[in-house]
Amino acid sequence: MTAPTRPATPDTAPETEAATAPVAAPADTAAPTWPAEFAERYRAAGWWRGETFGAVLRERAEARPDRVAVVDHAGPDGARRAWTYGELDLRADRLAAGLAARGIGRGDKVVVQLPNVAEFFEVIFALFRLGALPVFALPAHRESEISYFASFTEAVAYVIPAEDAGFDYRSLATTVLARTPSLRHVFVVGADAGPFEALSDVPAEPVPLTGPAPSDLAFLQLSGGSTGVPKLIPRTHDDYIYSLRGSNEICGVDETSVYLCVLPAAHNFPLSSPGSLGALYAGGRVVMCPRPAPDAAFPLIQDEGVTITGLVPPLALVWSDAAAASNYDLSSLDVLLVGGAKFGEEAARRVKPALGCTLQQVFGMAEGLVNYTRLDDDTATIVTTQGRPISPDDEIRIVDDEDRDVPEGTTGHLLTRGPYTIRGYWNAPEHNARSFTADGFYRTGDLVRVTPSGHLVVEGRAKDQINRGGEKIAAEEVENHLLAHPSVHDANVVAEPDPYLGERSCAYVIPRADAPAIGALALKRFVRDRGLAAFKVPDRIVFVEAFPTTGVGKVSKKDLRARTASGD
Ligand code: OOB
Repeated sequence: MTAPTRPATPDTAPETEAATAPVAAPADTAAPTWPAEFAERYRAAGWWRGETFGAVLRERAEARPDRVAVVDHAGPDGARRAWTYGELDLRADRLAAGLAARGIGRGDKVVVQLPNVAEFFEVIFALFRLGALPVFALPAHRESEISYFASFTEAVAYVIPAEDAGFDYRSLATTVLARTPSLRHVFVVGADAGPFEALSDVPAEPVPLTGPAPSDLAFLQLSGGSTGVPKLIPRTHDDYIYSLRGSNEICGVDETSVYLCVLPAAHNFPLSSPGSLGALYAGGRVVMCPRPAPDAAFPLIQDEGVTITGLVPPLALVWSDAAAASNYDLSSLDVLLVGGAKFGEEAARRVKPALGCTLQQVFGMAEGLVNYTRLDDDTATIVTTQGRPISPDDEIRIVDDEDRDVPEGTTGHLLTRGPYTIRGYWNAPEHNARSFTADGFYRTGDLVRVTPSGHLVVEGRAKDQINRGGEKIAAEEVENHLLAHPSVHDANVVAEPDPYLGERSCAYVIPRADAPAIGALALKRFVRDRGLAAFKVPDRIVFVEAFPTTGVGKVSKKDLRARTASGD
């Protein structure tokens, strides 16, 4: 891994203390990487081909400059914009030059929090070319999450929309900027940048750049997490591009494909499974969908000839229902990927009759491993399993609580290691000691069994996480926010069944006897006001006098979960 070096500050940079006396960015050597013998094996097998994102875009642009790469409807008054490969390539070069002129370079971290607009690609490809690392945030993240990402990574810049879905990101940026000493720039996509710089003012004449090496980090992705603070996932050009190539082959993505990006673009699923980057890698087209509702997506499918998209299970259900009553022509859609959370068999069976396309279940994780059902799998396999790994070099172990392999077909903890699964989180040695085995297997926290055909069936979860329709909530993170209230003595957050989302969150709270009582609504508002993403605010809060305990006196979340299921 290349140690980051900050380029000399050019004359145009603002005269701030940070610009003239830069603090060394945290060492990326803190990102554990593959041992040499594994890296050699993955290269020899042809998985890692020495490509970088910047170079891939250049190649596609040189080969077919006039092919459309990205479409959105984020022009003035919602006008359609279609950027060709040539244009995206030039935009990335020009933005990279402007960012370089502002002192942003190799190894620098840039928090990117954008909705589904074409600039998302302009920004990330500019950063890829510089060897600067996007830190992918979701549009739902607020002050608590963004401040943490920015300060933990010592980010130098933050890219936001002016507004989206009724939320003003400029005011969020003002707070984050005040709390984050390393942050020197906020760039705003959209008409009114407020006190910050408009992204459209940044581009400059392209300059020659020494791009990153294929084995360098490309970006930091967010983990769903099960701990108090989210962990960051360091992905390299080599490993991520392999996952795209593998995914494209399995999902039939080629230059004729049109991928509709429905879920938030930065999430690993719509980004790479096979996602928008898979479509761009293949020379296909990406259409950005601003909202996941059928009334936004169906006209785009019809008008843009969308062939493939990816959804979380609750959306797949909504789309299946809406398709019956819809007059839009959805016949171009060949493949619908569904994943992020368990897709029930009955719901899975509805997809083909309702939407007229092939369902592919996908069970993946931002840490790496992605499993797909195959396009030619029989119906029973497609609707009852979560697929099998991309790579022949994905190693799967199913173990018991003591890391012993369980008998074939038995449910156990899924451990995995392979050419696109990280060997450790970024800058987190303590987490890493717990989340990885000594020989480099990632402990996914998922409870899985393997069918005789090698397909995985997700049976449950051992990690302390709520999967709210694909959105992951680390129980501990929310518990910490609840505990910050003076009237809360103790708090435990668990999943409870929800007919639409699969799971939603329920907080059990013991109030403090010597403090004024607080109601559930006020406590929810308190958590939200602490700047937590809305999807993490507990759906239900139940006040209790004590928690059930296990034999050794620990709080039994299992018993709490059982209580929610019984409607308590
Ligand atoms: C995807 O990535 P993350 O990082 O948000 O979440 C990973 C976790 C998995 O460990 C598992 O607990 C759960 O999400 N999950 C599923 C699932 N797909 C993901 N659980 C049951 N069934 C499924 N099909 O969620 C993600 C990344 C790439 C592709 C697809 C999903």
